[in-house]
Amino acid sequence: MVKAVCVMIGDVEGTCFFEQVDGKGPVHITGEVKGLKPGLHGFHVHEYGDNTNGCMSAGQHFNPTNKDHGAPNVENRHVGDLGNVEAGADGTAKIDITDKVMSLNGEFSIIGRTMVVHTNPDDLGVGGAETSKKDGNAGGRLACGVIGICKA
Ligand SMILES: [Cu+2]
Ligand SMILES: [Zn+2]
Repeated sequence: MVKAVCVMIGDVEGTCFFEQVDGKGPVHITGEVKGLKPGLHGFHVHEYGDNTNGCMSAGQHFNPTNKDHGAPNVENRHVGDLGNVEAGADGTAKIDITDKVMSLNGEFSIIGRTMVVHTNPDDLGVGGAETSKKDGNAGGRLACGVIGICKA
């Protein structure tokens, strides 16, 4: 079992926990983000664990396979693509995602990279905007944090 955690700070706040039972198995992500506008917000792992210039220095979506941006359940997606989290009327988004592409070890490991929650919905690559295939046109970066190993 490998476990990791991420505390996201910025204009909103959130925490998420990552668990991978088997080295090659799915990663289960749980947690919540508070203070959001109700609705969908893009949610991705970005390439660098560099927050020296806030969320902007985290780079683009983690994309070691050189694919287009896409929905988490399609083949042509970035490893870092997790789609959206959805905030309710109280501004809280509960996170409960199981992902079979990213990992907590090996070449697709997200450890040491940055989790970002965005201002706008991720269009999952199909919105037809200029940036849809690059980042889902999800707009600004509301909060972010570096994903770190925690006690298993
Ligand atoms: Cu993002
Ligand atoms: Zn992406």
